[in-house]
Amino acid sequence: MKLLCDKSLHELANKGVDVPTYRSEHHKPEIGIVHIGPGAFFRGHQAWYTHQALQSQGGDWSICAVSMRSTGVSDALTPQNGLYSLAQLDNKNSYQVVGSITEVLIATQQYKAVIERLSTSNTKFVTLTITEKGYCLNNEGHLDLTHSEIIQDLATAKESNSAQAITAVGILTNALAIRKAKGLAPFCIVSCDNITDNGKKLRAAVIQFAQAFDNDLADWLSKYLICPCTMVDSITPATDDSLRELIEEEFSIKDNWPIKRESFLQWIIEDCLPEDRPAWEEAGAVLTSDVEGFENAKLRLLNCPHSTLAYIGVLLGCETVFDAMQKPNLVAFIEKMVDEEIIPSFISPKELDAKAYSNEILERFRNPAIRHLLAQIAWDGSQKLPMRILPIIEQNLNDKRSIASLSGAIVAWFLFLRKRYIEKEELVDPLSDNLLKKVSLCNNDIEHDIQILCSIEQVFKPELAQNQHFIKSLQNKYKLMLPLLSEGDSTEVVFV
Ligand code: CS2
Repeated sequence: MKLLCDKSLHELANKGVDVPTYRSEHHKPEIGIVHIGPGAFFRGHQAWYTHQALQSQGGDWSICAVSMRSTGVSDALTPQNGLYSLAQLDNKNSYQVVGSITEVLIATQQYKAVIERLSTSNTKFVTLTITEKGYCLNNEGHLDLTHSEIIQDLATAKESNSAQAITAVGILTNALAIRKAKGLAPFCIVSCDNITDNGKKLRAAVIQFAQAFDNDLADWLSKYLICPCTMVDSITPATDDSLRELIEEEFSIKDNWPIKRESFLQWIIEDCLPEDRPAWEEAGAVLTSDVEGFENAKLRLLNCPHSTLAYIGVLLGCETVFDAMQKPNLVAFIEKMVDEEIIPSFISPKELDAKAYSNEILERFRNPAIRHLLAQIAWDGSQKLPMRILPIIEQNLNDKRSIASLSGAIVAWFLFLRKRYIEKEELVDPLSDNLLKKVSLCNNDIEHDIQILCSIEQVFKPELAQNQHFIKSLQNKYKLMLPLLSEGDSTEVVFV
């Protein structure tokens, strides 16, 4: 079967497939955007918005996608000239070929090419989806200067700014130093990860990194670097072979790495973007000054329940979000947590009815066409919980509001860690060694085990870890939920 590439676009168009009209075998728009972390979410979201903007308004906004280490995306997409197919799976499925990516590089192997791409005048934007851990922040949200990779990058940066950096913050700062030396303005950096105040935190991290070896650079960045905050949303499970087969059936063409997602899509961007930019708004992106309200709503009403469903669902033996949503007592637990503890904890943007928004999210979780593995959502709990759950607990403790259900979510994560340890299954988390060492000490004594949980200092700030009300609430839930570890779904009263 033929492989998807520029040569096949004409044939696909003749078959009525929705293909890019702004590129061909002989012509492609200039690269104006570099994206770091070209995973499935990026390809279903920002790359799609840019594709739509190129389809409707054109411009030199094609994307150079940069993988930090893995060769997977480059191996898959380079033979396809960066093209890939997108399946929107919902009540009615739809398919299209996305063409906004025209180059794929690997930072560890093609470092010089990456830095050159980042320091050309054509490159005006850098977008990122590098997951929470990729920012190397501490649990205060500042650049973690004790992080081994940041220490290494600072050491090489002090030697010379062309020395190879291994972190995104290091690579960006080195490229910005070269732009300054060349008399070029900084590129605008758009963080697209599920982190509160993502743009602000990234901007501060880059300036803090620069301060460590070049104060002039840090001053220049403080004056000119723009990093809008964003809220990004679309449920995009990992690609599997059934999707590859589906695309071959649909297009009669082979795609090494197609993408699938739900039809729901949202991109809220702080309205401080440079004028000269892709027409993302034409594709539905929203520019606003109140990103924080939307961020809070999404992280608290989608990502918090998602993580909770993931940990309790895995303990109940469920595989996907859809499966977990078939458990009435688990759904009741989520709805109670939303109504009593989450919605009262933040101020919704005036345009958003929090309860209606939450109901819509639970409906999206019930989409049978989206096989979203709970195990994938369960990754990196030590990085996700401080963004999705702990801020709500801190707020509710402050406001003397219930934290009972949210404590249940934290306990479920702890039991999930214990299950991974007991069953010797891989724990995907940057702190996995430390976490497994902690849970190896558990002995089912409530007070003893909860003490171990609260001693995970990279996750729990000291003031929270010592909060007696929080500890008591965790102990109550642990007592109720501990049977899940040995009996899985056979028990009744576990979570409510
Ligand atoms: C999920 C998110 O894997 C996870 O942690 O909660 O990827 C979620 O699907 C997206 O944020 C939805 O926009």
